[in-house]
Amino acid sequence: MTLYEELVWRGLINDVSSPELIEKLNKGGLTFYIGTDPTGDSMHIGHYSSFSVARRLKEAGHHPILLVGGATGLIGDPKPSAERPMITKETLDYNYKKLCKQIEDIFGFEVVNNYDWSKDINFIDYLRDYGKYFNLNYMLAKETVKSRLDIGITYTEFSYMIMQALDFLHLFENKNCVLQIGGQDQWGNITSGIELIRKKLGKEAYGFTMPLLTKADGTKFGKSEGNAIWLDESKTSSYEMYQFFLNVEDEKVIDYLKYLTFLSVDEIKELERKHKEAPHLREAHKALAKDVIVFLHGEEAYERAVQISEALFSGDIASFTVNELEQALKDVPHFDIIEELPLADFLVHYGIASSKREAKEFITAGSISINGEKVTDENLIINKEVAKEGKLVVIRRGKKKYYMGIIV
Ligand code: 545
Repeated sequence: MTLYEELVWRGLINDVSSPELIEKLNKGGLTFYIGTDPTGDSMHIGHYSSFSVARRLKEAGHHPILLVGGATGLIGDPKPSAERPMITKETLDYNYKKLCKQIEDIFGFEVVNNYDWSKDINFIDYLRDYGKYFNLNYMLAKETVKSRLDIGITYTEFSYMIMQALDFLHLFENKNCVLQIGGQDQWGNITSGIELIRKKLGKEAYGFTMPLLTKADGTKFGKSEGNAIWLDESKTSSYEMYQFFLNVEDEKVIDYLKYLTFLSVDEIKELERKHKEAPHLREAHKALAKDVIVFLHGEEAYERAVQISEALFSGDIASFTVNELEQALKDVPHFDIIEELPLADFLVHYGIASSKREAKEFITAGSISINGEKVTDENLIINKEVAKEGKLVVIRRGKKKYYMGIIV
C-alpha cells in the first residue's frame, strides 16, 4: 500500500487539490504545514486526529511545520453558526503558550507563529499586496462565508481567509512549504492560499483535507456527556479517556482504529476480525484506548487507567489514593458530609436509599461498601474516622452505583 492508499484506507482523505499531489505524497520529501488558532488552551481528540496525520506524513518522509495562529487567532476563523466573540490579547497569549507547549510535548514538530510576519504588514500594503488578489465573488462563494451572509459576518472574520492565504504564501516563499493540510472545514482557507500562490508567484501549491470524525449518527466525535475529551491530562484524565474509548459505538470502533491509531493495517484487520467474532471482549476498543493513551500520556498512565477501571468494576478500591478516587469518580454524585450520621440514616439522608427500611435491606444484603469495604452495621457512624485520609467517603451500592462524600 502506498502512503496515499493507506490514508484513503484509513478514511483520512476528504478533498485533494490536484491529482499531482498523490504521486508527490507517495514520493516523500515535501515540506507541509497544518495550523491551529489558539482559541483554547488545549487541543481535544478532534484536533489530535488532524495533527496525527502530520505525524503519519512525517513517518513517510515529509517535513512537518505546525503553525499556531498568534495573528489569525486575534481575528477568528468564521464558523458557520455565528460570529466569534473577540478574544482578548491576554487570553490569546495564555492559550498560545499552553498550546505551543502541548504541541511540542506531544508531536515535537517545528512550530511557527503567523504573528511574526503578519505584525509588520501595514494596512495599505495588505490591501495592495494581498487583498488585490481576492475577488469578492470568490470570497463570498466560500462555504463558511456563504452560510453566514444571512445571519451576518463582520469585515474582520470575512478577511480571515486572506490572512491564512498569506501564511501559506509566506511559508511557500520562505520554507519551501508546498502543501497545507487540515480538517475538511479548512478547505476554503487552504484553496485561498493555493490561489494566492498561483496568482502571485505563478507556482503550484497543494492541499488536502481530512474528514472530521463523526459518531454513527453523524454528530461530532469527541465529546462524552457534553464534555470534550481534552489532550491535557489535567482536563481529561487518562481514566476518563479510557472510559470514553471503551464506550465508543461498536459500529464505529474499527473506523476510529484506522483514523486515530498507528496500529498497522494488518493489526487493524486482525482486530476487526476479533471484534466481529466476540464484540463483548472489547479487544478493538482496548487497542484503540491503548494506542492513543500510551502515545499521549505514556504506558503507566494507561496501565493505571485500566487498573482504576477494573477496580471500580470489582469494587476493590481500598488501594486508591484520594487523588485517584477523585479522578475516577469525577462524574458520580458528590455531596458534603457535614453532620455525623449512623449508616442507615446516612443512606437515606443522601438519597442512596429511598427509606430507612430500604437502607436496612441494602445493608443486610451486603450491597453497601464504604471505601471498598463491605459494611453490615447499620449503626456505623459515618465520620472522618471511616473516611479515606479523613476526607473521602466513597459509597458503593450494588455492582455499579458510586457516590462520593466529602467530610467538610
Ligand atoms: C490558521 C492559520 C493558518 C493555517 C491554519 C490556521 C488555523 C485554522 C483553524 N484550524 C482549527 C483550529 O481549531 C481550534 C484549535 C483550538 C486548540 O481554525 N484556520 O484552530 C482546527 N485545526 C485542526 C484541523 C481542524 C480545524 O486546528 O485543521 O479541522 C480541526 O480538526 O478546525 O495559516
